[in-house]
Amino acid sequence: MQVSKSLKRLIYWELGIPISLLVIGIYHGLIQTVYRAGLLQDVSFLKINYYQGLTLHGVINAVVLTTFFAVAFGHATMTYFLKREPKKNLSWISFALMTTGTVLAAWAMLAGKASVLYTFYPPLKGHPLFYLGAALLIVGSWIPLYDWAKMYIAWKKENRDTKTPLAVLGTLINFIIWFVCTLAVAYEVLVLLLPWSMGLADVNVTLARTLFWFFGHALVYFWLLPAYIMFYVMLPKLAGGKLYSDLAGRVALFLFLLFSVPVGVHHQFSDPGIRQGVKFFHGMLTYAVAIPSFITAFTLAASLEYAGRTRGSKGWFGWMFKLPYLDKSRYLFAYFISGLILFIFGGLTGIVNASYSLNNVVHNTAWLPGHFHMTVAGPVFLAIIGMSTYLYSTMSGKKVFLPKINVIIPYLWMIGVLIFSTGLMWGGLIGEPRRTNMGLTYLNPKSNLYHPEWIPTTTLALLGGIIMFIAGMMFIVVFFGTMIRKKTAEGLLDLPVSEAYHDEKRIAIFDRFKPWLVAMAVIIVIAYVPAIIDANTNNGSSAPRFAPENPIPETLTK
Ligand code: HAS
Repeated sequence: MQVSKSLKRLIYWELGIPISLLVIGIYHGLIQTVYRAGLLQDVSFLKINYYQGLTLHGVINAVVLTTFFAVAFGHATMTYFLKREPKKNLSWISFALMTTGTVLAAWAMLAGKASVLYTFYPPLKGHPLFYLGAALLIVGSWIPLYDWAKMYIAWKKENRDTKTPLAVLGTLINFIIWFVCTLAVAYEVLVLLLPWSMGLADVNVTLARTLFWFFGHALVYFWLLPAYIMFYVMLPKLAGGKLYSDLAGRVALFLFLLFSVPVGVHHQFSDPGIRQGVKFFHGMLTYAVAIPSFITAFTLAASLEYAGRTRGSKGWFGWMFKLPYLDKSRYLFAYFISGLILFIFGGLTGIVNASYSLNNVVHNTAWLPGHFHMTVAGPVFLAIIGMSTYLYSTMSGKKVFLPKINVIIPYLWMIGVLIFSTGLMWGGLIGEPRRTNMGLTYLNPKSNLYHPEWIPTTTLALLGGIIMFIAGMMFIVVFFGTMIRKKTAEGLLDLPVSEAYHDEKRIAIFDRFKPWLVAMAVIIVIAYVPAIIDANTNNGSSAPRFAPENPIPETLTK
């Protein structure tokens, strides 16, 4: 479909800015593995401190890239399926706010004034402009929801009995989850963190953490849902088959609406300020939020099996060998399948985290980054970079630069992540901590904290990190190489759309938002009122102090 120049330009900027920053983000990922393997035994490298680099890595890759991409992809899907464009002025205002927010936060991080990690909750304290930047990025990303909702209502009036396109449903659900969960972090930033960072007030650490995690776990589904939209809507077609069940996709999306938010306390199982019953309830709801992913796993596997059988496969598993893994013209398939393979392990490790007693073993160990690199750096990252190349190349009418390299990038990345995460998880199981400059202590033979049993685990993570870095840089070359090519075709917004194998007839409840929104609100109130009461009562002021260079509390080292 032909779209306006303004929309094209907007989408190019929304992809181009975070992908340029990604060079810094990926570089700091590599440097992390070098510190942790003990090859760097210093507080900083090239004048960037360990925690400063880790903050840049997390904020750029997990917050800036994902938010800009979700907005850009939302514009593309809403325009394509509703056949109308978002309002020009609103979209550019949203872009300007997000970009200003990113510049402010980037300045604070690069100046070394906000080494507060991507979770930015206290007691780590950042410069007020970092928090203001985060708030602007969030507020900017709210604006499109308002506009898309109006586009959807207008479309619905003309198409009362037509099922809402799956991609539209997914985009709206995703941004509703985003709007609800960011209310808590906006409150945390504006009411608790900003006055505290300006020296005007004290802060309740437990409350700030609880508000952050109200946002923080829903955030991971905000990252995931654009990828799920691609898997349901595009993957079966790319594989040469059909989506096994359209209704399964709708059920999964609405379940995310119900359960994405009221699970945040599973990040606080070890917080003493929150009572057991609240933790149990959030733990149970965490199992519930895994259900839509199980539905997705079976639906996609059935869709891929159908594609393989259509291409002549035999036997139970023959379909796996008949898929277009290395087809340059359908390179998105390679990005999606690599992400899905990683997500099998990312999902299973998530279930381990959710299990209260097992969580005691893995919490705050290297296991955790092992888990989340197979989720956010798995299906999410691969879908983002594959779709960014795809959107740019089709909308600009430019051929992809180095197409053979482009199709192997996701496999190389997948191998890198598998090795990297294995190293981290193995290390985590034998006590290796996360977020620690181990080159200074545990991996430094001169330190009395030296732990040689973590040499193989950190070396494995280093090897995986190097492979990921190479794949990441190959993507940067392909993306910007495509940008500087000459246009060879008419630039169109054209998304691959799968037919459904079971195209179930419209069921009203799966085409209406109101009942689900009410249910969502009720579950959130039940899950979070007691948690907030607990956090208000127990402010965590008696927790021991740590210094950045030492993983042992100050009281024990004096
Ligand atoms: Fe998680 C911590 C539990 C999913 C990200 N998670 C994190 C953190 C991040 C993160 C970033 O309960 C760290 C936060 C921090 O900095 O402290 N997580 C879960 C559970 C799920 C889950 C139960 N996480 C995600 C996703 C993420 C993500 C998705 C990012 C996008 N996570 C936790 C818990 C913690 C946690 C605790 C806190 C731990 C602690 O102590 O701090 C579930 O949603 C997972 C369900 C997924 C599945 C997998 C389905 C598989 C599919 C692939 C099918 C493959 C096919 C291909 C079809 C059940 C869909 C077949 C074809 C072939 C050819 C083979």
